[in-house]
Amino acid sequence: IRVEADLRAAIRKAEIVPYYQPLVDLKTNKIIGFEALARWKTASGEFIPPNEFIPVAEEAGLIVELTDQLLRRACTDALSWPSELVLSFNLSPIQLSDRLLGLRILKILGDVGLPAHRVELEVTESAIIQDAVTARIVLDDLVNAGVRIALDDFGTGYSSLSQLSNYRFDKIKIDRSFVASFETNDKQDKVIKAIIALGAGLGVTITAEGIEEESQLQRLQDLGCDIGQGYLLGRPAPAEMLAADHVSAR
Ligand code: G
Ligand code: G
Ligand code: MN
Ligand code: NA
Repeated sequence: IRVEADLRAAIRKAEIVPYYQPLVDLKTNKIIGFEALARWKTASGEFIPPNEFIPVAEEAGLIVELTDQLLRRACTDALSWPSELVLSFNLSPIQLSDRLLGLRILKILGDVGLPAHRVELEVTESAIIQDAVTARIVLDDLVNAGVRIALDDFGTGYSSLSQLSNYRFDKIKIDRSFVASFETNDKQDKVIKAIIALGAGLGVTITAEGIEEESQLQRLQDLGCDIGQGYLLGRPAPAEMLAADHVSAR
């Protein structure tokens, strides 16, 4: 069990760093960017996953500091990538109830010198429902500056469809639970097909997450899914590992 003190020390020592997982254009097979995924590597070499430390950071009031550090690091890394590649960064529900979040993020982009259009922020449906008024203020600040917004884990929340008509998302990320079961479940296949059609109708880019099998990739390509992500296309890797091969995908 991690205590606040461990986390505080980890932040001070910058032991929590972004890993990067490729986002691949399923029509061209080219990498179009990377999703930053936080990883805490302790001094003993143990990895603690974000699902464990993000909630602790939120409760301990350390999430602002941690996010600022991670985003600054990720933006700095992204500056060394080819300029067409985007950085996708996750925000948790609690963060969207902080009305200064948008301005703080824009300040970091400005400090680092990463253009806003190269940044995409992933938010979930529950994040928006929790405090809709504040979430809109934050998202508007960001969108007006040119940052793009992706609706993450789509299909697992409560009111996906109403969120889609309330906000203009640039991207929808189909939760990996759909991709995991769609070959063996004909209804899931139809659901994915319908989400792709919805995206086409709304002019929203569709990403499928959790692609692990060649057959899943093939089916998503046949259905016309725009972007893919998953272990088959690339696992999350530290910044140093990308340098050599991030220009061409597979
Ligand atoms: O990388 P992994 O699949 O273990 O991520 C687990 C969860 O942690 C995912 O929901 C992901 O969105 C979230 N997550 C990963 N990195 C960050 C981060 O930097 N900030 C926030 N708020 N959530 C993150
Ligand atoms: O909630 P969010 O979509 O941000 O979470 C992303 C999580 O999914 C990360 O923890 C990442 O490590 C994980 N992930 C990425 N690709 C795959 C995959 O192909 N299979 C599985 N099981 N997890 C994946
Ligand atoms: Mn995500
Ligand atoms: Na997701």
